[in-house]
Amino acid sequence: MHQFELTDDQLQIQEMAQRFTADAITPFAAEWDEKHIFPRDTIREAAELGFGAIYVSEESGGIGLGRLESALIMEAMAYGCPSTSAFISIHNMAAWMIDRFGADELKQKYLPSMITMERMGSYCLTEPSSGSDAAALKTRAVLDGDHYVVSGSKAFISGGGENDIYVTMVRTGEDGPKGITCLVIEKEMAGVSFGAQERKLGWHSQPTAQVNFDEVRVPVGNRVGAEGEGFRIAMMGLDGGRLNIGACSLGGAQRCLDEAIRYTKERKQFGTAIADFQNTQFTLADMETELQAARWLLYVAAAKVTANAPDKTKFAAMAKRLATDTGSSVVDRALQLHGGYGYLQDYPVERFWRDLRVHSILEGTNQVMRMIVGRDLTRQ
Ligand code: FAD
Ligand code: 2MC
Repeated sequence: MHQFELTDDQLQIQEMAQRFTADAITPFAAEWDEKHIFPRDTIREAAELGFGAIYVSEESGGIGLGRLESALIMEAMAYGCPSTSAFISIHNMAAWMIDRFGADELKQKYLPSMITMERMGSYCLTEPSSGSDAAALKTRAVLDGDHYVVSGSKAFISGGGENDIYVTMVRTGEDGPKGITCLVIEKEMAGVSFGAQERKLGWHSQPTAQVNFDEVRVPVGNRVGAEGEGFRIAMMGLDGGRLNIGACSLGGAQRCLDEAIRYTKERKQFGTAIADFQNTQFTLADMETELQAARWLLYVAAAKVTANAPDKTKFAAMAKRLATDTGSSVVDRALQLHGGYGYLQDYPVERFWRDLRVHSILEGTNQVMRMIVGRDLTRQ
């Protein structure tokens, strides 16, 4: 039995993240959503707890935890605000790529200010004409002396326009995945510009914008890993990112399940609490069962990514697919149990319904997740 329990250390980390969420996120999240406020100060407070560099090594100044601990933190923060939690996850992914694959000088240049989130990081893979087919990206980087000259555009970039650091996949060689390289590009470099802020269904507490590069001169020293390694680095970043996005869905869905239990016990119809109807109890039972199943698959997948297990990518894809689909389905049922009130902004469920919807799309659509799993199953 013991192997399926969280350790004391993990429980402590979870509790710390839950406390931070209750104090600093939950009371404010509805206002961030309604007024489209990007809570920069709260995000920096999260970084004071180490949450800006959860799996950046201790040697580099991070807190050097595993992916299960990261999932616990993301899940806890998403209980208050999935959008803010996911924003912090993307920063973690960018910081980890620099720590894991960057040269010492590059780490020293960027990691100290990323760990405190004084400088926040974006991850730039998607382009206007390449989303799921990420290896078809066109942003070009041409070597000119000790600089790359970068031209092209990245679409849908979380943190676009606000963040300082853009970990960007560019083409330095042939077509396809082997011609892709990863570069760190700064907001202040000449030739970097941004599109208008996207107007979104959810994720209102964080900015999203196109990032444009017009002959941006990037020092060769800003390359992460070797030329041609960028796609593999990007995909390895996403193995962890996908777990975190799944965890954000779990945390948001747990909040809505708790809200639904509270509401159905209070709301009376036909002379009795609606929690007494068998339909309500069966619905709540299914929500709990499906959420637990998705959570434990995600925890197993996280342990596999930490251990660098051979099947980690397949497990991360399965866990992301199941956690995000289940999360949205649980939130939808929570909304239904609130009746008309669930549709109103007076109750939190509609915000979670909107915020979780995009988790089935980004960091690889759930169709791409099935593609990863299906290919793996039929490879031999
Ligand atoms: P497409 O690839 O055009 O897909 C459209 C539809 O076709 C989908 O349903 C898809 O599943 C389906 N489809 C495509 N190919 C196949 C196939 N082979 N088999 C079956 N179905 C298929 N990207 C970043 O790089 N960095 C970010 O920070 C970032 N943040 C984002 C934030 C938001 C709010 C959003 C909405 C997106 C963000 N993205 C980011 C982009 C996101 O990763 C892409 O939207 C996603 O990967 C899908 O790409 P696409 O939108 O081009 O859709
Ligand atoms: N780890 C290590 N290497 C990997 C890997 C992983 N997880 N995934 C792929 N690779 C390697 C793979 O082994 C291969 O190398 P080699 O030929 O040496 O064996 C190489 O990368 C190319 O892989 P594929 O042949 O599988 O590449 P393909 O072009 O068929 O596409 C696919 C793979 C569809 C899985 C990938 O394009 C993908 O994940 N698409 C979705 C894009 C996506 O997730 N975007 C998210 C953007 S970020 C975001 O949304 C945010 C909110 C931040």
